Amino acid sequence: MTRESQETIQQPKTLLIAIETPYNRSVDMRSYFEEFANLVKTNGIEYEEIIEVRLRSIDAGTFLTKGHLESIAALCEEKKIEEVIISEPLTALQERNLNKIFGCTIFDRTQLILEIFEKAALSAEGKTQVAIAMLQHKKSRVSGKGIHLAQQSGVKGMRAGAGETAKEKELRHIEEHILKFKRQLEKIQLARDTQRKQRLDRQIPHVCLIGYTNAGKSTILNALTKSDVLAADRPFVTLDTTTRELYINHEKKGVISDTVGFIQQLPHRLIEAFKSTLQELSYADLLIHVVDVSDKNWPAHIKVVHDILAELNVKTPMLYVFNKIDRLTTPLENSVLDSYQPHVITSAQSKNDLEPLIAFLDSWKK
Ligand SMILES: Nc1nc2c(ncn2[C@@H]2O[C@H](COP(=O)(O)OP(=O)(O)OP(=O)(O)O)[C@@H](O)[C@H]2O)c(=O)[nH]1
Ligand SMILES: [Mg+2]
Repeated sequence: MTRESQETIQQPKTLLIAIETPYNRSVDMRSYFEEFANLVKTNGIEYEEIIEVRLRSIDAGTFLTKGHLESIAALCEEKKIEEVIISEPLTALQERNLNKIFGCTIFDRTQLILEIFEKAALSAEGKTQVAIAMLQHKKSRVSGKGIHLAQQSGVKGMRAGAGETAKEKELRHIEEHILKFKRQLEKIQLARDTQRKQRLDRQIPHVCLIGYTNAGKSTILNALTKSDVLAADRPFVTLDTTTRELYINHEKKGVISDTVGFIQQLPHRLIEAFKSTLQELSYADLLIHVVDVSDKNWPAHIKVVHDILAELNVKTPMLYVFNKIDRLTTPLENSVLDSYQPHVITSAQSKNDLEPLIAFLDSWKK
């Protein structure tokens, strides 16, 4: 059952498990857990309780270790929990085992982010990209299903394997849908390829705003181009690329694009699905990497962006924009910022505090 149809019936009693893992590079777990609760809220889910767990190692079969499993199973029973949402991505096996142990539906980080993307996608391209990622996630869950489904199949009296099993049939359906969406996507992307080619032929400089979700990319695009792209205090407001002409001090500099934000543990399938959109970043002449320095985990956020760009093999020159300084109570230390070059320090809230970025772009040449 999708969450959409559950909502129309009644919200299930939901427990959140926020986990500190050995692979997490956040220095401030409080901010990381708040980010998780915010993802849940953005997805329109109200929860009963949030518990925090610290893991020194990850169990391959259940993610959580034995002691935690027992205490959480008891809590689920006591509070009559129907749904558990985990802050981390799970394998199909871990999800299935937790479902059995807790006796609840289990949603992991991947599912949570996919659902937010599904709701936020507006353009045909965005919707198709998200649909492919969701189907691929579903496929991994069906592929992992055991013998039970394999035996449910077909004609009575016929042994599984003689014909197509129910699992094979479901997988085939998913594959067919993925293929259909991929063909649709190719058509949509032809138009973008043509636009890009025209831009390259005419040598129009292209600047792209990139960064962690909620950093202020759309707010900066709006301020620089007097546009009204939606900017709001929640993750993944922007999924579709918006491109505008960029004038600095009345001189046309080129075009500037707003792009989808990144997050820690962004589902790999989403990166895959958005690959052709993100490939645009390789063709750009400058990346404006917006960083929300009012979030204590900003260095980890920069690392997330670097890792994704490296995976996409993007090597475009970058300017760091340390944004939201108006929210800081103590100023940033220069020694820390100096390792990020070139950089400017801004607040997108006032034109005055955006001046360092405007001055950089004014003297910037392709
Ligand atoms: N205080 C303060 N708030 C800011 C600043 N820049 C942006 N914001 C706010 O931060 C929130 C997120 O801004 P967006 O521009 O939507 O962020 P984004 O990077 O486009 O986010 P996604 O598209 O969701 O990835 C909004 O509520 C903005 O008003 C700033 O310099 N200072
Ligand atoms: Mg945005």
